[in-house]
Amino acid sequence: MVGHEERLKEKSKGLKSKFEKKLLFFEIMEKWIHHFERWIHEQPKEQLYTTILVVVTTFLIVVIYRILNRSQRNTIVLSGLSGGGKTILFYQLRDGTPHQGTVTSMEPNIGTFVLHSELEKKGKIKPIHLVDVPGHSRLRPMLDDFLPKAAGIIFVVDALDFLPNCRAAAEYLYDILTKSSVVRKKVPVLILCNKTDKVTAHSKEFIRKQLEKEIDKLRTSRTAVSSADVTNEYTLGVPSEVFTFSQCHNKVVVADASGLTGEVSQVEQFIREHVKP
Ligand SMILES: Nc1nc2c(ncn2[C@@H]2O[C@H](COP(=O)(O)OP(=O)(O)OP(=O)(O)O)[C@@H](O)[C@H]2O)c(=O)[nH]1
Ligand SMILES: [Mg+2]
Repeated sequence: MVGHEERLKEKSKGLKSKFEKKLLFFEIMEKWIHHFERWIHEQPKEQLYTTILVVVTTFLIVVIYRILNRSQRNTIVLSGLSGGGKTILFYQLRDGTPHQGTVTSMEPNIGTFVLHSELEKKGKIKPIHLVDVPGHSRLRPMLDDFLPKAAGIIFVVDALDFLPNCRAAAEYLYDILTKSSVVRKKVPVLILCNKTDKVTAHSKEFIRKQLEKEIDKLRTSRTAVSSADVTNEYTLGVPSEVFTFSQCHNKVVVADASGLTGEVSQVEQFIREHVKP
């Protein structure tokens, strides 16, 4: 009983000090507001109006610039491991043919064009800016030059030779999904399961589930490492739950395609969803 009374006293003490702290805070705020009001009254009227005009104009310029910049973004980035079929997809989207016989790219392919399938369409169609970033690990840092401008990212996965490369693909995808340029701007990501012209290609559902599993494992190991490494700003998913792409802040969808045979309608749909015609 005595213990209970003491606890109540402690509690009321706590409340009192909290209330006093709030009161002090409001008093300080009031003083500052008062100082500010006095300072404003002391300023010459013209100077005050000029300052307000400059602040409002700057604010409007920033807002308009941001809106225009967002609506004009038309860069789509093709990424993924080497051999996934990015370059063939690039040509297929641009020319409607895969230009057989591509080799491992050492340079990004960059082009601004109207999708080949839209060439016949009447009216004005907005060209897309497509960037194919080589999958070679030494060339991947190039991605950072293009991601801040990206309206969408297409992560190409080899659905044929998927299992041996699952871990590496998940690592690369994890890196993309935790990049600040992707997280902050909520850049949509399309996981494109390519080479579905072959009957032995894995289904997009299978690939999605395997990637989620791998990322879930990676998340645990990377979080342990990143507590010492300050550069890793973002973590993926909900901490206590098994990872799924639906937990990402940005939209992550899965589709399939065959760059070789020209079955790219789902890719084009994704592009047009994020780069309005
Ligand atoms: N069966 C089949 N093979 C494909 C398809 N797309 C690409 N390939 C083959 O996969 C290989 C690699 O294609 P690329 O387009 O060069 O791959 P990449 O992703 O650009 O590779 P890097 O430039 O090294 O990053 C080539 O031999 C293509 O013929 C497809 O849709 N189906
Ligand atoms: Mg290539």
